[in-house]
Amino acid sequence: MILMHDITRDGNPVLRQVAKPLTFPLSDEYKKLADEMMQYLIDSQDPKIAEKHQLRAGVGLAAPQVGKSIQMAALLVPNDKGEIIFKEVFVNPKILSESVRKACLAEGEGCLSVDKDIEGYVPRPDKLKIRYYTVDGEEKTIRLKDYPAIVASHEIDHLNGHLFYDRINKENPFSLAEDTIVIS
Ligand code: SB7
Ligand code: NI
Repeated sequence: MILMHDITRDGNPVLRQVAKPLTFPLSDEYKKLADEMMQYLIDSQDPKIAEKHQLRAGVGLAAPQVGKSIQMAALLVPNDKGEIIFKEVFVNPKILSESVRKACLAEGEGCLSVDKDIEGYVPRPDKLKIRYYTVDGEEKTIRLKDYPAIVASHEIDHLNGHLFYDRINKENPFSLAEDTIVIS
């Protein structure tokens, strides 16, 4: 089971590295890692289990956050009713195209690897077209928008060595481009 003490924290160089692509078939070790990363998200979103193991809730988890510099990230995105609207493990994800229009979360973002709260809007593309491989090696091309797109962008950023606060405007953390939508 992945626990909070397994999560790499800001300052660990692995979070700033470009993660390496994987080849298929995945090793048993990497398949197990994918399962464990998804299980962390499931457990972290269950209030009882999260409380018991002191897990911080997460909607995504990228392999560098558990110390592995590989192109793998798990996403488990609920809607405001708590229903899961997107569940997947991305292997070797690539952004094929993105909207010019940006979106950001009204409450800003946090990260399991960043212990302090950092305020400010985190503008990201509102729409993404992504190609990735599943754990079983199936190639998929999908389009995401709004919240699931924001989560996917946050996770793909991790695979490229970026953290959410890199995208916050340093002069004015709450400044927004004309057409950026704020999601609440
Ligand atoms: C807010 C939070 C996340 C993604 C997008 C907006 C995920 C937080 C958990 N993680 O640190 C995953 O990398
Ligand atoms: Ni993160």
